[in-house]
Amino acid sequence: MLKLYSFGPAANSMKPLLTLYEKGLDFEKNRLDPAKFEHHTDWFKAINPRGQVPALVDGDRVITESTVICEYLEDEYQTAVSLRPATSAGKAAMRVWTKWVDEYFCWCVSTIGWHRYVGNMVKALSDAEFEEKVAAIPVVEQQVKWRRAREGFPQDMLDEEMRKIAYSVARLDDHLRTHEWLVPGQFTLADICNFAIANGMQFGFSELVNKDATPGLLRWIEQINARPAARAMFAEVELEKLGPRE
Ligand SMILES: N[C@@H](CCC(=O)N[C@@H](CS)C(=O)NCC(=O)O)C(=O)O
Repeated sequence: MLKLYSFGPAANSMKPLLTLYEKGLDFEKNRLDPAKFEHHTDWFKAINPRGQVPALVDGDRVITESTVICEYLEDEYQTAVSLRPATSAGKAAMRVWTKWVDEYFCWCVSTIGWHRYVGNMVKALSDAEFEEKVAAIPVVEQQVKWRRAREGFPQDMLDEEMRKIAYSVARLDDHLRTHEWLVPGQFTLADICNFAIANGMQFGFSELVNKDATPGLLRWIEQINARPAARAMFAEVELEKLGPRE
């Protein structure tokens, strides 16, 4: 049986989770608790040496990188539900949106998320406890991020990330005012991967994502939340405890 290791239905973890639900695939749900640093334990680093979720185990294969996992599921498990366009042009359009969320949109939202939630979590640790946690983090860039979250991100960095977030939601809204889905005509991995980051911004960034400023984006967020797969996912998979969903 497929096994997914995740933090639950948010951010990068939500991409493969919602893909599995949309495709109707049965899988073992392994939810790691970031507050207990479970993703930095030796047993999990034996699965993903980067100590990050999500990770998919399919027999003797381990697939990492959230969007790659989604594409793998689409390739390996051809179910009645296809989440990728059939045409080369459609696939290209989908990948422009998934590349954009992976390389741009997710990063600015992530920094603000770390500032708001991870910072509070690590400030509660003693220096010795914190150093012990950092020593277990395999990726140097992630060690730097944990340290930054503890010290406090510089204000100019937070301002720049907020500027990028405002640009990102405007870009999505601009498209979604005139298109039902990101790739016209079909619900695809582009919608899943961008929704994974955008969902919840109507609460956490309500000054930017609301019915007056971004009606197209809000309609799309609500439409995906109303899909049976999303409803089942949110009902069945517990969310990580670091940040409020609404
Ligand atoms: N590029 C990776 C990024 C994975 C990633 O950043 N995962 C986050 C959760 S959304 C994580 O494990 N963070 C904990 C950490 O790095 O300490 C992907 O798309 O899967």
